[in-house]
This record gives sequence, C-alpha cells and structure tokens, in this order.
Amino acid sequence: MDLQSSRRFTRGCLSGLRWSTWLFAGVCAALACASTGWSGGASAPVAPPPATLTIVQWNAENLFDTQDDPNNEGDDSYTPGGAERWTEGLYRHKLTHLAEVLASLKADVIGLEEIENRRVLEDLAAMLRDEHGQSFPFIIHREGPDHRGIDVALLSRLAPVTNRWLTTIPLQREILMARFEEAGCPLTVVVNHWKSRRGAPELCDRLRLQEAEALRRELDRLVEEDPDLAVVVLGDFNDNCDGPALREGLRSILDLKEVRRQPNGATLYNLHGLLPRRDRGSIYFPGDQAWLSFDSMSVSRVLVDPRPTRSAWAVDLKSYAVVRPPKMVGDGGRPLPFRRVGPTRAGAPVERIEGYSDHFPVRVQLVLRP
Ligand SMILES: [Ca+2]
Ligand SMILES: [Ca+2]
Repeated sequence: MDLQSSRRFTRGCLSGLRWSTWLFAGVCAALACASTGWSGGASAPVAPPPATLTIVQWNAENLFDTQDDPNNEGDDSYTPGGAERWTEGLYRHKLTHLAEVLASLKADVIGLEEIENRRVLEDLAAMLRDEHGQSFPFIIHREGPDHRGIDVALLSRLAPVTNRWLTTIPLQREILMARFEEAGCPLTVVVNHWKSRRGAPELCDRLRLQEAEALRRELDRLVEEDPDLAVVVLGDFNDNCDGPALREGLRSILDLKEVRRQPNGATLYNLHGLLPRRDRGSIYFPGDQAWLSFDSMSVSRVLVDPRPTRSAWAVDLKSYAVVRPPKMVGDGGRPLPFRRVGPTRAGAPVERIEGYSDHFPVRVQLVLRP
C-alpha cells in the first residue's frame, strides 16, 4: 500500500464534503445579510464555515452475534445455550443501544473494538441507516487472530483510499491503518486494541509495550517519508493516557507545548492532555475502585500545530471529549454495560444489565484550515 502523503490539496475537491456544511454556509450567508442590512448589488463574499470531520472511538463490549462459529471457541458463551444466554432479541437490543449512542455522536469515521465479525458491523450500519438516517457505506474489517475472535474495525461515511493491517505479535489483535483523502487532504486513522490486563501483569505490560513499539516503528517510517503526516491514533489501549506503553512505546505525550517544540512530527500529542483529570476516565474498574483512561486519541504534530502547514486538517481542541451520553450513565457516573451479572452456573437465575458498553466513547472534530 502507498501511504506516502499526497501533496495534492485542491479546494476543488471540497465537493466531497458533507452537504450540511454547505447548508450551514447558506444559512450563515442569509444571517450575515440580515444582520448587516446588506441588500444585494455587487455580490458580497461570504467565507464558508470550516468543513469538519468527526471521529469517534468506542469499545463496543463483546459485540457478538448469536450464531456459533465452529472455528472459534471464543464465541461459545455468546450463543443461546452459552453462559450469556445470548439470543437474537438480546443481540438486537444491544445493537439498538449502540446505534442510539453512535447516532447521537454524528460521526464521519468510527473506530470500534470487540467486534466479532463483519456481520455484526453490517447489522450495526443497517440500523444506523434505517433507524437514524446515518449512512456508513464503508466497513473495514478482517478476521484477526484473537483467541476470543474479537477484532478492531472502522465504519466510515468516507471512502478510504487504502487500508492495511499491522500484525505486531502472533495471536494478538491486529492494528488497522486506514488512509482517507477528504477534500484532497490526506488523513490516516489507526485503530488499536492492545493486550488486556488479563494474565500475569508483567507479561501483559510487556506485550502492550511491544505492540506500542511496533506501531511506533511503522509511524517512524511514515514520518520519514512525510514529516507532515496527519495521523489520528485511537483505540482501547488498555493503558492509561500517561501509561508506559503510550508514553514510552508509542511516544505519545500529554504536553502540547513539548509536541509543538519537537524538531520533527514523530512525537504524538495525546489529546487527553486537554482534559482535566476528572474527565479522563472512560472505564471504571470496580476491583480497584478506579477510573481508567484506556480509551484515548493521539495525533501527530501537524494536526495541533498553529502554524500554517501543508496538512489542511487541524484538531478543534475544544471538541475532544470522553462522551457520557445521559442514558449510558449508571451509578456513580459509570458506563452501563450490556452483560449477564451474578452466577452463571447451570440453573442459576439469569440476571442482566441491558445497557450499552463498559466503555464510554471518545470523540473529536477536525476542521479544515482556512
Ligand atoms: Ca458468533
Ligand atoms: Ca472475529
């Protein structure tokens, strides 16, 4: 795949931008006329508002269908006879909830984790289209080697120019790298779901660091080809925003001034640096009674550099947030999961929380520089 940055930047490509931008431009023009009393004559130039691109990150928490995949023991608990007693009705209910939240975020590109297969993505996209009028015609997914069968994926309103998969460690989840060229401006989106904390802590930490370093090497290669590489690295990293895998392995840091001072664009800025500590948590671990910032987005310098650059995209710094949709918020402000609770032994009564996911989503908006 050719990930080398295109230098083309033609505003003629703006026709690809969402129609709502132009509708908004028309409304703004009308309002400008009304507020200034301008009444025609020579046409007055009205600058269009900046075009935007909204990117969402969300761990969907075990988005399995109900069918037993004979090649995957990992999905056995998500079948009607399995431990979760996973029925078609429950599956549709979960999809309905996920689609509600995603529709409210009005995304253009959605990075997802814990996706069983392409079918569940097609069902989610169909629900977004049929129930919410939001079309995501591009699904990027492939079956990965994870022992439970869960993969990362992208749903996109925009057509990717290219995509590819980075295998970091045998049997560990792959990393998805997709390149877009909206409005003639290249943007690479990288979706991650690094090693969980299940297992020996030292081993888990080491595997996560290896994944981070593998991605770092790939980004170094790309930055060498194009110092103005515009990249958004998102995911569920199973590492806090200031954790060692992100900080040392990926070289993603929380200090914006430091990133802007770097001689090249290799060091990433973790957008969680924009958030006060109390707003950083995306998942709550009851065992440790702690909020963790496992879900985050990091960007290359060019996206947060105030100086004019060849990359036309910039992060709207005010837009970045861990989103807590009111319906998704349970006791103590925690995300409401969708799962069976209580004992799962044979004959035990089935109790369930029919929420959304144990992770809150993260959202950011990019704007085209004037
Ligand atoms: Ca299945
Ligand atoms: Ca799978």
